[in-house]
Amino acid sequence: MRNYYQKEAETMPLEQLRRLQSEKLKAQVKHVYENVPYYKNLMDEKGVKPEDINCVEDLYKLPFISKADLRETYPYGMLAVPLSECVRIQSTSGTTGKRVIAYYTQKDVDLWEDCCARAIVAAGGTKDDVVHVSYGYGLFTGGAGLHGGSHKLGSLTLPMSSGNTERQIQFMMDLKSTILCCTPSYAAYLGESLKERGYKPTDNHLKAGIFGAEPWTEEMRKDIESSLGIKAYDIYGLTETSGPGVAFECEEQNGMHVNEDHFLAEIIDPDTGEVLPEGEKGELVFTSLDKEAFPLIRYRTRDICVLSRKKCSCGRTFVKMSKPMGRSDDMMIIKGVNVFPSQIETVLLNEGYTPNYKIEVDRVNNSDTLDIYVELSAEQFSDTVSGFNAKEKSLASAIKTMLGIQPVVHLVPPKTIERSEGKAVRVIDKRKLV
Ligand code: DLL
Repeated sequence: MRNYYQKEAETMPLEQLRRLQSEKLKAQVKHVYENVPYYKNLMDEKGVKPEDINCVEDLYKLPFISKADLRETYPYGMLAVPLSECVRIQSTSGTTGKRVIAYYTQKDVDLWEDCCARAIVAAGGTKDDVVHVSYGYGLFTGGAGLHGGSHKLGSLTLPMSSGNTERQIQFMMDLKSTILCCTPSYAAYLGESLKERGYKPTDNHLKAGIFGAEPWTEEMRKDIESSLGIKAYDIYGLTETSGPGVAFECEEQNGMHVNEDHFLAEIIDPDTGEVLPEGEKGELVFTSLDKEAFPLIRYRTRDICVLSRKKCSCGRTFVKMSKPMGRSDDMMIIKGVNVFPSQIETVLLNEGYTPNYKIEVDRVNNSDTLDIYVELSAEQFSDTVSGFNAKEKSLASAIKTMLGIQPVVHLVPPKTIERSEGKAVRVIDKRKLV
């Protein structure tokens, strides 16, 4: 028997879904035009009125917004309801500038938690599960989102938050956690920590994990699945759209269904803004259809991915987004070549190395340098010096084949690369570029 949290919505025939989206879009555009002067100005500048938007096909007429707009209107400029109607805020980590604040009415929180409950059910969750939430709690949306989704489902929710790995493992074992929710880098670390303590993958009670908030590769998925003895599912979202749960993976594990009854997804050419046809790679853009307090119209996420409407065996009709291939602003240009950290991770894991690595980019004598520090496992560390040199060379050549540029690889002893409890920071760019 197939399981859905909200079957009617999740399996809605496309035509019916389009009608629903069109109705909601009309109302959402009217809502922002009437209640957010910033949106009204943008629409007026583009010469578009709410009456011009009658169905999803009219979406292209609307202006885009980006993080810069949200920063400009910080803190209350995008609020579309009286502040007294809001019951919550969440916020981005602010690592790339001023924080973005998202507001929620009670209905907004409810819909967000429903989206997360759909993700948990798609990963095989039921009310009988013990959902171990190791995403950070607080302003970050990871903890609050999965926690709320788990409650909605009626599962036993462990509000672990991030960090304190010793306690995570103790609770996981004693309370027999069955579903783990955290960043993929922390899941890999938990797998490694369990092994160090002498546990086999079959010793824990976990059956599934719901991992997201940062890019991770298929190789990383295999690594986590084998170290924890689970199925690892991807989940995507961003603070601006409410948080995790905008899209989630089902049993096919090959892309994430976008909750299209609540969000419209488009792919655009990041340079021209032109809408691209299904199947083409570009920047993901979201329009919220139900959000009351902090609605988003054509929000440019900077995440690069592909959308697909290929029929899914799980029965869900929602479009699938591929794993983001990195953010357009995460992309490094090294010696003129576009490099995504995920390309390097793919090679490392394919070549049998650990997912613990650091990428350092610098500019020496006007030329870019790329150094990759890769941690060895305890078994790999027992080699001879000449053995290490040969391995460094062979790994550097595999990475060169992938990227087209020559890195310097440094194999480093076990436990020398700092582990992350939340989103991993893997790139250090020391270049001072003007
Ligand atoms: O990371 C929300 C979240 C929490 C998603 C827990 C999934 C699980 P922000 O901190 O605002 O929100 O960061 C959003 O993180 O634009 C992507 O670049 C990246 N990201 C999120 N999920 C994934 C994923 C949360 N599954 C930014 N794969 C987004 C790759 C992801 N990148």
